Amino acid sequence: MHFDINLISQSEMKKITKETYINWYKDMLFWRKFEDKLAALYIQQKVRGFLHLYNGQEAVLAGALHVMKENDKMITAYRNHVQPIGLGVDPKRIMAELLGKVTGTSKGMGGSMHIFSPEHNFYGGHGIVGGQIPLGAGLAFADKYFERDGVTLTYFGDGAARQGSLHETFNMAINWKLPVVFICENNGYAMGTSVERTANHEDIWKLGLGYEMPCGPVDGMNPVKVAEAMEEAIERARRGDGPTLLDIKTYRYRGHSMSDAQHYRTKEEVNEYRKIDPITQVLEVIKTKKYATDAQIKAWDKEVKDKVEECQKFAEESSYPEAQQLYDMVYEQEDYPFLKHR
Ligand SMILES: Cc1ncc(C[n+]2csc(CCOP(=O)(O)OP(=O)(O)O)c2C)c(N)n1
Ligand SMILES: [Mg+2]
Repeated sequence: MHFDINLISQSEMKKITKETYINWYKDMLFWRKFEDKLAALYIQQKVRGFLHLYNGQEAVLAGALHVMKENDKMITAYRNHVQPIGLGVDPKRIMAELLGKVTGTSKGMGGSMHIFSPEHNFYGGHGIVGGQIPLGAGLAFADKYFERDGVTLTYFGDGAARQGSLHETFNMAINWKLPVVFICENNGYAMGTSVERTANHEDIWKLGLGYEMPCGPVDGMNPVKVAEAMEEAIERARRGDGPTLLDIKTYRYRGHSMSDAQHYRTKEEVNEYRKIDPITQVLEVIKTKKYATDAQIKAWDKEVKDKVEECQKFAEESSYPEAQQLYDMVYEQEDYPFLKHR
């Protein structure tokens, strides 16, 4: 890391225990299978529009959740189905949202790219590349202004890191010491454009240097490494010492979205990353340290499969919204605050 990692002593860091590994395994496996199911439902045209999946990137979320505290918030881009599950949103409602059903998180009106649940501290779900970067700083500003506890984890991709608004946001956030962590989820590609094609150097973390913002690279295939870096950054923000930029190196196994011929990479490259798969890494620790028997692991796998099926059943059996709903929550609602002047 390229900042002082001794500010939190090892004894103060949140312990990573047997339970942590077990929870990581079950959670990450559920997120993976949940999204595999979404891919299958997309092919059946039950999920429409765009669908960007998170397969491979799970450790970036698992490590963060381990160290987040109650009032901490999260905001991200359109690869956003599993983060709210991690924050406590009922996955049945997320699957329903993707199927456009009235039981979804936004009554079926948001769809895949716009999962939102402020009551769970999840602020989207944003389709405009980089759009969430200033919004994340805004959430952090609000917490500081109203003297509320809470750190905002602002996720964005390597492609989004090339947006101009990132620089304006970094400048303000460090100048005002906002309680925000900037997390570049660097999966190597922006749609089909590799990181090395988009700048003179590949080290996205160096974008922090011009602002004297603490910054550094992190191994994003291992939740332990993510948790350590994240804890350091979150606690720095909580102390009032401002933002950190983490350049978390990760990988997505699936295409950018469901329609992607993937001519920009080879199968061999994908398979190299599968060898350091976060779920496999965690399972290896569980097995090596004998945290569970083979029978227990099998039972967890079954639990995950059943839970995914329950989500599918709920989503498929839910109704589509009534046509009238098109007029709700949009322009014609009487108490819509911005129309009061009419
Ligand atoms: C402002 C804007 N420009 C272009 C697009 C089209 N677009 C959608 S995703 C994407 C690539 C973003 O890549 P990255 O930030 O690395 O995120 P990843 O998809 O890898 O998670 C682009 C160019 C968009 N949605 N918004
Ligand atoms: Mg990317």
